[in-house]
Amino acid sequence: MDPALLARLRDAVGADHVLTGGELAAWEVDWRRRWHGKAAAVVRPGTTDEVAAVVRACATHRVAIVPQGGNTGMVGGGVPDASGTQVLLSLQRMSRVRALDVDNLTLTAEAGCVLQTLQEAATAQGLRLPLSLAAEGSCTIGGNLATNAGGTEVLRFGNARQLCLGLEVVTPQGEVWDGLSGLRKDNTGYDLRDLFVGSEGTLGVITAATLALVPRPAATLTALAACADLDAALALLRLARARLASGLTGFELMARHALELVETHFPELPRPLPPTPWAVLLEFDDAQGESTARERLEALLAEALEAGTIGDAAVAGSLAQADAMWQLRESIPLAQARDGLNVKHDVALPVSRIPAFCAATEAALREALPGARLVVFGHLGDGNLHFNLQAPPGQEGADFVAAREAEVNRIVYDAVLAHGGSFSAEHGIGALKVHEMAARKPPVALALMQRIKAALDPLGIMNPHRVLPPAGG
Ligand code: FAD
Ligand code: 2HG
Ligand code: ZN
Repeated sequence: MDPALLARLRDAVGADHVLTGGELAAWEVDWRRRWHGKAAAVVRPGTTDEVAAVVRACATHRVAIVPQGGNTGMVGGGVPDASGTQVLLSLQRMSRVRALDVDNLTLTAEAGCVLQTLQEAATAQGLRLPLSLAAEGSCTIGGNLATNAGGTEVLRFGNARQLCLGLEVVTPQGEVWDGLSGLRKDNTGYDLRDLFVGSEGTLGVITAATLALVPRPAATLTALAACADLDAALALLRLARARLASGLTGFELMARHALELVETHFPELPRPLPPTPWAVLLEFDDAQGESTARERLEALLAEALEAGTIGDAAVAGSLAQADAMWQLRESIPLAQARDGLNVKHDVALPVSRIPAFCAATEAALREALPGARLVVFGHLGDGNLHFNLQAPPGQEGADFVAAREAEVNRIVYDAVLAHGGSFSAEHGIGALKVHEMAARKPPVALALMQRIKAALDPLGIMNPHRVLPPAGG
């Protein structure tokens, strides 16, 4: 790195927070261990002004910046490329809760706050931050907003975008935009906030956010149900919506083979239901209290059993049992990681088309890749499936991905588009899906995005080659 830039970075954040040697793998390798980059330096600012100074220094020297929060992203957008020229900007030291306004139902926090810390801050005031994902113990709110994360409560509360009322952003020129309003209504021109949410570090650095909170329910109950097929799972969803209304906050789907993978890698976890082709995990919030909630949930499941929609069901009788049910669901990505590198698909579909999509895609994949293991699960309630593939038994995951990923993607994404879906639901584009953007995003949409990028970041220093293919390329 240019010594003049190094000196400016040290000046901006303190020499202790500019790392150039030693073990940087925690920042340079992604969670899946799929991307192995090399940073010119890891820079760890502690304040918004320090972030701005770092960005100005990098802009002067035309050096690219890769923002990073908890490094739990699934699409390789938060680690540097292999050139050794990019500055990795870690937000992890920016971890202060700035304000919690109980009457306004808002929380203002710095980008590096770990999601779980913010959930706990809301809980301590009798409120809830309704954004929930298995990585919540290490992902940051800045990363959640930069990827417009989804998770397990989207069917009721929306994704991170819906919870974001305001942002503070450092622009690619190193200016600070203070948009931290806690307003539910503000129609003063273009919505800058919505431009930065989901931009994956390509338009600026999110340094703080104001988030919407909701009251805590009097009771939350969890249940597992067994379905013979996906039509039955959809019938259960219809019934749950009708009987539980807005109390239905989670409706997660797990195929038998996904749970078998969990059993292989986490044999110690309890199995509340016998094996079933599809298991559904329901979460129900009720304002009335535990006993009414239990009655309503049990009545729903009895009705579904009676109608033959489900074959079996279990309602968690304690917090520990509810946690055990969630652990099964949340261990699927971890079991996949333990099993070896795999091909991931994070796709959105109209809920009504999911059975047809799954039948067609599974048949095409089984024909093209005999022996490959499908791992299907996801957020059925909002139409988001993880339609993943593990290498056939005995084949190295990395070899499988290198040899077959392009073919698998073509089959899956062709089917997704044919069924009215999207090739990215909640994980974003990052490095993984840039070529899908080039190939599959409508040209006008792509051109508009490229013009926005060029207008906001004319030097192209913010997370280059992520999200968008080069204009005209
Ligand atoms: P990082 O991985 O550090 O970064 C992600 C992207 O955001 C990168 O492009 C990075 O450059 C950019 N970025 C990060 N911080 C900033 C910032 N402050 N300003 C600008 N850009 C920034 N995701 C879901 O949506 N739903 C799930 O259910 C879900 N479950 C998961 C389960 C597991 C076990 C794991 C490991 C991941 C899961 N994820 C899920 C993916 C991941 O946790 C989310 O994408 C999360 O929002 C990323 O946050 P992070 O702080 O780790 O971001
Ligand atoms: C989940 O829903 C995450 O558990 C991860 O979005 C999905 O590992 C995956 O493919
Ligand atoms: Zn998910």
